[in-house]
This record gives sequence, structure tokens and C-alpha cells, in this order.
Amino acid sequence: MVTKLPKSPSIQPIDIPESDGTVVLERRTQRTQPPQMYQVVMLNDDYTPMEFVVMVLQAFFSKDLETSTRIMLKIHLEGKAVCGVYSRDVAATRVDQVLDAAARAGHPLKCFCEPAAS
Ligand code: TYC
Repeated sequence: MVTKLPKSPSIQPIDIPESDGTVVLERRTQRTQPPQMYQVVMLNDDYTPMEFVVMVLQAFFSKDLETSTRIMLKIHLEGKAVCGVYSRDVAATRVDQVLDAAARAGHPLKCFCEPAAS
């Protein structure tokens, strides 16, 4: 007789009606998937000052000065770059923060989030 059941949620005891108390353990395949992650993509434009983009990357994406400068230059040279990968809510909040800060400062800086490759 089994007295202690494993804690794993993927192993479930099956109740057999009118059995003699025997417990059968069935291993089920794991069905839960890790949550979809979202990447925040920032776009280049001709007007937003480089210093402002670097500041935004430091303030909202927790990048150090060197990393922020490298990402800003990648956007400037290639047209866009990924600033970070987050859960859906966090990515949406980062986009709101960037767009709000840019609008308040009068810059046309744009960014968006999209599902990251999984
Ligand atoms: N291209 C801008 C300039 O020359 C700088 C810039 C970089 C703007 C990155 C936006 O996401 C951006 N001032």
C-alpha cells in the first residue's frame, strides 16, 4: 500500500470505485506551457536625440550606459532593435512608459511589443 504520494502534479492517484484501497499512480504528460514572452522593439526616426533614447533605455529597460548606447546605435543604423523581452503585461507597460516619456518631451520616438520567438 502506498502511504505517501509524490508531490508532482503530473502524477495523479486514480480512484477505483469498490476497490480494496489499492492506489494506482498514472503518469500524465505535462500539459502546461511556459507563458508567451513579448519583445519590446524600438524604431529609429530622424528627430529624437540620441541622448534621449539612451536615457529611455536606462530608465525603463534597466540597461547600463554602455548597453543603452549600443542598442541606440543599433536602432540608428539598422532601423530598429529589441530593447528587452518580458511577460505581456510588463512589455505593454514598458511601451506605455516610452511613448508617454517621448510625447511629454516632444519627440516622435516610437516602440511596440510583439510575441518573441519561443
Ligand atoms: N536617428 C536619431 C538621430 O539621429 C537617433 C535615434 C536613435 C532616434 C534611436 C530613435 O530609436 C531611436 N538623432
